[in-house]
This record gives sequence, C-alpha cells and structure tokens, in this order.
Amino acid sequence: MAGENLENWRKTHSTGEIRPESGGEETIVMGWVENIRDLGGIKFFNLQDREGKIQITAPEKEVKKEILDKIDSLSKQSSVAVKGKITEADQAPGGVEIIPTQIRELNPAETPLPLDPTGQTKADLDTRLDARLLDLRRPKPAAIFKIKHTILRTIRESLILKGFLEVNTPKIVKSATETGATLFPISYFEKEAFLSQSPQLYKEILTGCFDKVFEIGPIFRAEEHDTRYHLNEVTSADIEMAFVKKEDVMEILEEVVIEVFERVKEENKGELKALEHDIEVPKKPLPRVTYGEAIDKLQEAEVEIDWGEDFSIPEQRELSEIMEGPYFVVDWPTEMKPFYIKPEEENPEISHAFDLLCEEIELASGGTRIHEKELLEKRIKESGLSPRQFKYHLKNFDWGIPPHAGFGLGVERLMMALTGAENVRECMLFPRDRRRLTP
Ligand code: AMO
Repeated sequence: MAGENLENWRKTHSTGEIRPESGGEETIVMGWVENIRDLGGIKFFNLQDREGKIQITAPEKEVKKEILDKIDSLSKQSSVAVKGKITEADQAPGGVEIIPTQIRELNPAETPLPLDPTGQTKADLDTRLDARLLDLRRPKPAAIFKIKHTILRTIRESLILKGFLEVNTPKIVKSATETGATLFPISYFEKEAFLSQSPQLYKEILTGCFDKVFEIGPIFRAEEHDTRYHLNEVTSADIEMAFVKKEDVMEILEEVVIEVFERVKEENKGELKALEHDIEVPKKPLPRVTYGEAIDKLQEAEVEIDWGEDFSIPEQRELSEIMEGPYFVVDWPTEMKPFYIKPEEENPEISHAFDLLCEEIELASGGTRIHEKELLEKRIKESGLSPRQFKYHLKNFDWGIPPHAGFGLGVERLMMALTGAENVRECMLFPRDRRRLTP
C-alpha cells in the first residue's frame, strides 16, 4: 500500500515540545504509530518520535468519521503526520494530548513486525540486530546511542580544549601496525591492501608537524573472537602528542575519561534512567599498578598466572575487584606490546606501555613510542615483521620526528561501562562480527 505525501505540511512541533501550556494551539506532529487502542466511543494511538511520544485522542463525538476510519486502518510503526489541536488532558501521559483534524499515513509498516518495538515481548540480540531500525525505536537501545553522542562530543571537545588538532588518516593501508594476524585484506586495483587496524603510524608521523593530534574513527580487526567484548569494526579515539612521555598522555586519558563520566551523568539522566544504570564518576588520579605488581596480586589471590602472560577476562575481573574503578596497568613486558612501544633503557624487557582497564574490560592502551630509527627497525625485525614494508614510515624518522606518546581508546568498550550494556554489539549501530556483515 502506498503512503500519502507530505504535500504542503511542515512539522511544527516534536513531541518533546508539546506541553500542557500549549493547549489550544494548532500543531502538526510527525513520527511512528506506537500502539493503537479502541475503547468504544474513543480511539487513541501514541505517536512516537526521537524525543518521546504524544497521545493522539479521537473521541467519536469530536472528530470526523474519516479520522476514526483512518485510525482503524493504521498499522503499528507506520510513519504518520497528524494535524490537530493541542489539548490539556489530565488523564493523558504528560497531561497533554492532540485531538486530530487530519491524519496522513506517510509510509505504512508491514504486519506482523519481526520485533515488538514496545519491548514488551523480549527478543534476542540477533533478532534485534536483524531488525535494527525497529530496535532503535525502543527507549533502551536509543538511550545507548544518545549516550554515545555525549561521549563522542565530550572526547572531541575536551581534546580540542587541550590544544589537539583533529585529523583523518587513511583507512586503506599497506601494512600492519598491531599484529599481522588480525588484518583484513582487500584488493586495491592490482595490489594487495588492508583495512587499517589503527591510525598508529600516521598519528605518530603527524606529531612531527602538528605536535598534538587526535582522530575519532573506525579501526578494523580481523580477530576471530566471538565474545561479548570483541567487534571486527570498532570506533577508536586516538591521540598522539610530541615532546612527552607516557605519564603525560595517561593524565590526558584520565581527564578525558573522567569528563566523559561526569558529562554523561549530568546530561543523560533520562537515558540512564531508561537503562536502569547508575554511574559512579571516578576520581583523579586513577590508581596505577605495574604489570609485575598485578601478577603478584593475582598470584596472591591464588590465580594461576605467570609473568609474560596476558590477562584473561576472569583475571581482569579479579584484578578490578582488587583495584576498584578504572585503573592503569603500566610497564608491560616489551615482548607483549607492539614494535612501536619504547623499551626501558636500563631494562629493555620492560616497556613504557600502559593499559586502562575498567571492571573486566580493557578500555585503552598506549605508551611512549620509539623515535630513533635504528631501534624502531630492530623492534620491527624482532616482532617478525619486515622493515622493507615500513620503508615510507621509517623515512619520516630521518626528518626529526620528536619523542612522542599517545593512546587508543575503544569507544564501544567505554560505552559498556557507561551504559551497563552486557554486549559490545549493543554499542554499535550496525555491528560487524565474525558472523554478521548485514544489516
Ligand atoms: P589496541 O590494539 O589495544 O591499541 O586497541 C586500542 C583499544 O581499542 C579497543 N579495541 C577493541 N574493542 C572491541 N573489539 C575489538 N576487537 C577491539 N580491539 C581493540 C580496546 C583497546 O584498548 N595503536 C594502539 C593504541 C595506541 O598505542 O595508541 C592500539 O590500537 O578498547
């Protein structure tokens, strides 16, 4: 069935702008039909938009028959435009309703729907993601992305205020930065190329001209993990800064993260309520523990782990109980970190690397980088990679790249901490995982 046109109608109010004080005013509202009720003598439906919903009330005695027939023919989740009068009504949600004079069904929705957008009938995550548009009309999933908006805006504003320049680096690249095993190959005309795992090498080069840079963009990881914490396409907030060491960027990271917690708590009260999630703002400075101390603490708690092993999720959970709130793990074994991380001069088995953890999740990692070309070449070889692949990158180190440091923060993982989402897929509009390439 074809829908009606907007013709000369223009939306005058969103549902959030309709208040009892506007009683008597004419309005045109547009949105989706949430539910329809017929109480005999009076028909209702809720019109929902991005901000909320408003009750459309059609008493038989007050509206024309064609309006009542139209309401009977509406299907749930169709998009509609309603012209009518704003009317104060104690019994309506929000104390206000609209008495319609004309209704246009702009695009009818199919019946039955694959998902109940009111959320009354529970659906598993796969069903929800398959019908993501309907899912995102539900208050909880919508709240997650309104919080994401605050997170992204806060990160951006906070870094700009600290003097960082926003940059965009290529997502089609020639070589790995993290580990070769997690690259997605693509065909690039007659050459092989890859999707970028991280803006790492480009952001390092840019410290040589812009000093402080940041990028918020996608990173791609061909990890085969099928966990609650792994995606194959992630939003990463990366910074890189010249003339500093890891301690300086750790301070920036904790300030940005604390500001994100503060702003979400302040600006997303309604969304946190919809999610039934409360957040506790961490305090500066966040606790720091060395990798070696973390291993000792875990061994004291009778966890079987040896020096040189990475923490598993249960181990990170155990550690977070000891540390409380977000915390840094510093001074990682050099061999566990990528080639660009600077080893300590006195004790090269230990590196100037850090991770930021929160509960059982790693939120960010970073460190002081190597800026001497010979050492970088040596570490590339030791990591099993070929310096030839990094020819253009290494050339920059002949042109006075300053000492520098930076970090990469996983935005969807940070969102898990701020929204209470159980699965990182819930924090991506259209997540990519091992089994999911659509929608
Ligand atoms: P790393 O590989 O640790 O470091 O990635 C940085 C952060 O990105 C997030 N992340 C992921 N989130 C969900 N699913 C994944 N598969 C995934 N992979 C990574 C995590 C992680 O902490 N170049 C360095 C950063 C730097 O040193 O500046 C890097 O990419 O939150």
